[in-house]
Amino acid sequence: MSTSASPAVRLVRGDITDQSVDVIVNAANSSLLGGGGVDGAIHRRGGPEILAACRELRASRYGKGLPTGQAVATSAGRLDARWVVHTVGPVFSSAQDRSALLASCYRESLRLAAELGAKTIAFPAISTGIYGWPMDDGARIAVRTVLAETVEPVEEVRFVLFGAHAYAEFEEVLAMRG
Ligand code: AR6
Repeated sequence: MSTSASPAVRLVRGDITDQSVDVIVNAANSSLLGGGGVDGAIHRRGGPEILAACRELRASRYGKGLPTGQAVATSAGRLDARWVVHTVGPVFSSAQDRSALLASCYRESLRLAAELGAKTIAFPAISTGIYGWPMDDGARIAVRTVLAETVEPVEEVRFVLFGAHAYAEFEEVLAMRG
């Protein structure tokens, strides 16, 4: 068993594509071929290199797309990062508990970042936009999962929250857990 601590968690209000970190996490969809929200912003700002890398993944390891809850890395194009880690959050359902899949996005992305040797990683609030996850619960799952992981050499996990509401929810959860 490892004795090292969980990474430091920081909250930032802003646009994830403005961050300077080793890994930027993309709230992607299974096709890996782009979309709206964070995904759209990452491809717009990062340029065509990221999409080309995603197309290669679809032509090789992920012919059927990236399954929900999993993560895969590509280059980061023009973003100020070394890698983009694409993960697919679950669509929120009030009829079915998909929390484990959302937790898996954070865990698998962190593990992949650690494997790559990343020290800093920026996450958006996965699934809380187009995929409809309530922000309070999304924040709880995000913070709890990250604090439970030991992921050397990752030293800092930064949650980049778009609006005041998202920031406040993450702040509340972090204060309770910290
Ligand atoms: N920086 C930081 N946070 C952002 C940004 C940004 N540039 N843009 C949006 N957010 P979403 P999802 C917030 O919809 O719910 C795409 O089409 C947003 O306010 O990006 O996982 C994909 O291709 C929300 O709180 O991701 C998929 O089809 C959070 O980031 C689908 O959307 C996540 O919103 C994924 O939906």
